[in-house]
Amino acid sequence: MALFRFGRKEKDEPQPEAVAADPAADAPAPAAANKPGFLDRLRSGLAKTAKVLSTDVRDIFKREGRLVDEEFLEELRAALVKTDMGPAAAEAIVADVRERLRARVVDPEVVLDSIRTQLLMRLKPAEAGIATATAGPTVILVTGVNGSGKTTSIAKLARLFLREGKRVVLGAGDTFRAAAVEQLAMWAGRLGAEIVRGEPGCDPASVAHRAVAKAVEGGFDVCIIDTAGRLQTQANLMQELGKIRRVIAKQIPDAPHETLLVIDATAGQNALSQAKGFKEAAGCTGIVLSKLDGSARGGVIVPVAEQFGLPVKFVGVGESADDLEPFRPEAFLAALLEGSFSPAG
Ligand SMILES: Nc1nc2c(ncn2[C@@H]2O[C@H](COP(=O)(O)OP(=O)(O)O)[C@@H](O)[C@H]2O)c(=O)[nH]1
Ligand SMILES: [Mg+2]
Repeated sequence: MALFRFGRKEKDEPQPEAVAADPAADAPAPAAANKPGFLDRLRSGLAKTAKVLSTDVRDIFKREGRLVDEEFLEELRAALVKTDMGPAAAEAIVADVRERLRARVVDPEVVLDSIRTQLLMRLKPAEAGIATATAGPTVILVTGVNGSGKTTSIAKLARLFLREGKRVVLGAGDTFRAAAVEQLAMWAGRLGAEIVRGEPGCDPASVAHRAVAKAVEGGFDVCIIDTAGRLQTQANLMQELGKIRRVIAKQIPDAPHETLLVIDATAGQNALSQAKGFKEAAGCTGIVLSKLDGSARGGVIVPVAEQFGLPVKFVGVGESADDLEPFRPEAFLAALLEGSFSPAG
């Protein structure tokens, strides 16, 4: 297997494939020329968490500068905990500020620097490219609880690969609901990806099998397989994921190259039990943290990444196909800590 990183160049320029035949197709996409750049999308996606983190932390200072005493440290801890970054990270930041700055009058930027340094240390190990096949198609299995954003994230992932000039086939492995197949088919049509679908209610492993077969025979670069939502506590459904993985591995020995777990950033502490359960029972290899734009608790990325050693591969910051970013801790923290930010348009 190899690691693949999506190009780091800005992708602001109008994208030919973004100009769909039906102009309303990619709603709510604005005119391509007005599309915000990568950091802007990340910033506006993280605005709610950023508000808690940098605005609330700045608010603790009231005036210019403030004495770092225990009362201050308590207020700081409370602001940090509100982002769901977890007690360990919050405590480490408070301890760092206490050790270095106690009894001094400091301004907000010094404390924000400590937050940035501490969080970067914790998030850096969670950065990883996506594992790809060295030869033949890369197979990505996408899992998670109901409504976490699996199907939408698959569309976004497909767009990233298509932009890299790769050929993509999707497997509609959520055979549980007919609407789920239609949703994926609609995305495939919009994006220009192929799709393999089965009869409603059929065995998802058979759809996965056919999708991988099509990828191999058709010389596709990437095969992304959708699955029905399930809870980490539903043993039979978790075993079903095991079966899908085995069927895929019979066709391509080191596949699936990634089994991604899509976690909704608004899930709060439940995100932690999902990460644990899916890693153990479904062999998940990485996380897509979706819906960061709807959450003030994007800090949950810290304990999720730290406690389970699961790299965060992508973050979802909106409902359109462009709203997925490879996770880069530096950019993520810049978007979080840059201070008051009003997303433009
Ligand atoms: N705001 C926002 N909404 C999202 C994001 N990802 C998915 N959604 C929405 O969440 C809902 C459920 O998504 P879906 O992909 O169908 O979830 P699935 O059941 O896991 O396949 C849909 O309305 C999506 O548009 C995201 O990053 N941000
Ligand atoms: Mg779905």
